[in-house]
Amino acid sequence: MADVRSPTLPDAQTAVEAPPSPTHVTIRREDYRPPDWLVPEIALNFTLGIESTRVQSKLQVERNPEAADKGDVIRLNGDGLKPAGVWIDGTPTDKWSMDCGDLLIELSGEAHEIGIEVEINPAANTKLMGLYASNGMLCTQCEAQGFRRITFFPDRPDVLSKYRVRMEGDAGQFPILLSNGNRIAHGDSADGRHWAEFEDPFPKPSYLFALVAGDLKANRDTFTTMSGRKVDLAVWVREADLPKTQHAMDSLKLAMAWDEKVYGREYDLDQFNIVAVGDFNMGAMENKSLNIFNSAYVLADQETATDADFDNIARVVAHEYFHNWSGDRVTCRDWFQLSLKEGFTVFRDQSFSADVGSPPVKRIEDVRVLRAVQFPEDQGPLAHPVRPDSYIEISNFYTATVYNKGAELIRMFHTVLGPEKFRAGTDLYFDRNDGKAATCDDFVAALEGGSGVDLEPFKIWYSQAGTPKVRARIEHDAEAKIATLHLEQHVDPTPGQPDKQPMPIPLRTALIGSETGHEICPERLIVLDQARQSVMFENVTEPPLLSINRNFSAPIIVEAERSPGELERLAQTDTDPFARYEAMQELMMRALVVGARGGDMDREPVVRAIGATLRSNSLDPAFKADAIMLPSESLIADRMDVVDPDAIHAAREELRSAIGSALHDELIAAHRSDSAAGDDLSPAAKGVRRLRTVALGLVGAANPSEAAGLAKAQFDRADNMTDRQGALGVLVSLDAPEREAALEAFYHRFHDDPLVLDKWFALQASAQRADTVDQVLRLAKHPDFVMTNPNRLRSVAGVFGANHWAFHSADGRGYAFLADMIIAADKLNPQVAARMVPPFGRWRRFEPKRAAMMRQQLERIAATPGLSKDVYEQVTKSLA
Ligand code: 0A1
Ligand code: ZN
Repeated sequence: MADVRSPTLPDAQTAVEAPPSPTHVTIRREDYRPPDWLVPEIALNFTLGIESTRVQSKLQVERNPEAADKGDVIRLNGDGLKPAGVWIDGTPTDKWSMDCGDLLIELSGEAHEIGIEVEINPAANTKLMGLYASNGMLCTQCEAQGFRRITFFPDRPDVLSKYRVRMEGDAGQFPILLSNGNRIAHGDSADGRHWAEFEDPFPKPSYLFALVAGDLKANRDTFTTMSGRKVDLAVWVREADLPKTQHAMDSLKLAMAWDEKVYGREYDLDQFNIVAVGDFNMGAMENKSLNIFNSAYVLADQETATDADFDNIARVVAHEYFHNWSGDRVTCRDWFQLSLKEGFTVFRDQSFSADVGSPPVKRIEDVRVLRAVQFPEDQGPLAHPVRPDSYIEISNFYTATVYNKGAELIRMFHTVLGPEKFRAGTDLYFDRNDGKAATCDDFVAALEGGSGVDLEPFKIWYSQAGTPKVRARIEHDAEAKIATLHLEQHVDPTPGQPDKQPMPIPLRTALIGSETGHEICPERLIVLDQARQSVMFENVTEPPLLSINRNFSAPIIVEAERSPGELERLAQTDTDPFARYEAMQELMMRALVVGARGGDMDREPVVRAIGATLRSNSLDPAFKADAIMLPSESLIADRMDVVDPDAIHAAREELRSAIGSALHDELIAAHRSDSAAGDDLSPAAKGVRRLRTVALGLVGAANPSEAAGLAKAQFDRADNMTDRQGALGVLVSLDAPEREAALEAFYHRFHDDPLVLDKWFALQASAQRADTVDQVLRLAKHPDFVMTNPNRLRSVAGVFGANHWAFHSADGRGYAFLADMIIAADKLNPQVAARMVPPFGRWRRFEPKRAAMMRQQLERIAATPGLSKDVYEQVTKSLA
């Protein structure tokens, strides 16, 4: 695959794709119609080559009795394909035509065999959708609509087929041949070639098809399922990477056991394969029995992977494995139902990670991601419901709303039903829909059927976009010992939804005594389902502190009337760890918002609360690290009416520096506690490492030269990547000689390891410095920068777009840089390019100068000739 070394000007030779069709059509959920034809069976025959692969297909097609249209044409989707031959029932035919890339074949009668031959060029496939080449191997990505780049087919998730796949290729170049299901035959053919044949007994939609051919080695193991069946497991990588596969394998086995225990779900085939590839658009893909992974979510060892990397590997391995039931056995009827599989599967992987780690810390992290990515989505021009109503390009809807808010929705069902009834519901869901393509309504119906609880009111969470805001105020009648909680909810308009309805909001709520610090009214579940509602608590013997939305029971914004003093008290006494974290965050946020508006920040309560947290003997280090971390600049921006990034940055730095100097000794003590061996991956050891670096960062805000020395020492001493990357992360934002030395040492040591080199790029792109724009411009010209590799592109452009202060640099050069990157990347890989647009989306909220510059860049992108529909959709919606 071609390398593109200039960020702005891709080599014209690499832009191989035909121009997009001029009309970027909007697809609507209400237009869903059952397919006209079904394809119960398909046989595929691949003659493999990096630059030329021949694909012969035989489709057994039959009319769908449920179809409305009984016309005499079958439409088979195609994208960039030309048929080399078409057959009907074994006879060549010319009764076909092309329409917008699709193949239309005249077909009467009830059932036929269609034969098609095409030739494709995997090496020229820079979109990484369909069959493509990566590091000399061939692999596929078919979700959502990549299969139509391999062969003509009704490429929609409600057409389920049994697949039989034969592939043949050079035995030296492709010693390993893999596809879904069981290998039923294999052998050698002439001229050093060999072949293999696979059969997948489970009917599946085309998006779950997978093929891999390459020089791979496996880490093998077995798992015995709850009914005693032995499953062969393999993690396939390049030979040199084998030593980095054990964590993925261990995670897989844990996930398999967890799904049996918690959901009663057993694996259903004799083999389960994971393959790591270096070029991949997303995290990983749940193809039936042949999961294909971005190597970032497979490869790890102490030297090269951080604790966060290890956790992410466990999470993604589990996620893809869980899809075997929530996605593969029960799939989606259409792409509007994407959250059916994704929201549910994210909820499942979150629960798994909580169970194998620390539940409160995991909950805090999940909420942090939701707030950092989904809340802005919900409040900006790209807001859409968990179950969207329309799209131009479905790839743009693999969003935090569909995934993470979707998971919060499932979590609310779990909260309202309780674990037993929820499980009865999911049992019924799997039972009823096994082998079918289902809808979000089918999911809710099964939960209702299994639990006997009416969930109809909750369905609005699927259809209404926007993050609800809940105002809460507590009133105490000391004499009557009664407290009244007054609640009010409101959802701001979102594109296409000007008027909002009240939503059912489950609020775990307790009252804490402000004098004793005890839980004076134990937690209860309040479901707020009116615009306004009041709830009474009895026997309230002392002035109460409101502990609300405990464990983040609903994905909302709470605006509670609580004084800094009350928040400080809650931060020390609340019996719910998440609520304690929240109280700290809210306390800091209040001060920061005042500071960003140019007011005098009340630092004292913040400093006292952080000091008490650091000194606490009962809190674990991971929790401390989360609790003392200041809200990010983008989160502060979300609270401002008019965003001034410089003012936000200055306020945050001022508060960090105040904390760093007032709590110097406590922070140094937290930094120095070194009871975590580099190979110890227990939650406790991870927490110690986390706190070490977070504390160091705060020291650096007050005393840069002291912190630079300590960071360099941590860097030099590190026997693990967490400490090393943490130290470098502190150094990159400082002006100290140690900075250059450490960056250079890091590069020198790891430049041959692509995943670690990504970290080197990302650290610099995330630096909090006045010259970060110059740095990223240089990075984009670095010989190791390649735009064709999504991980590398994201490590510079993606990370930079999330660097609030640098991206919004007042001279507008950050905007110009990211726009250049989007325009250049779009020519190669529209999907990845489109995912870099959202930082521009909220331009209207910025001060006028920046707003104008952001808008100008969006307009410049929109005016680029030959824009993909992926980027077109994101940019035009951002401008609308
Ligand atoms: N279903 C996958 C995500 C995924 C979606 C699209 C892709 O195409 C490039 C790749 C992966 C998951 O949820 O893990
Ligand atoms: Zn998924």
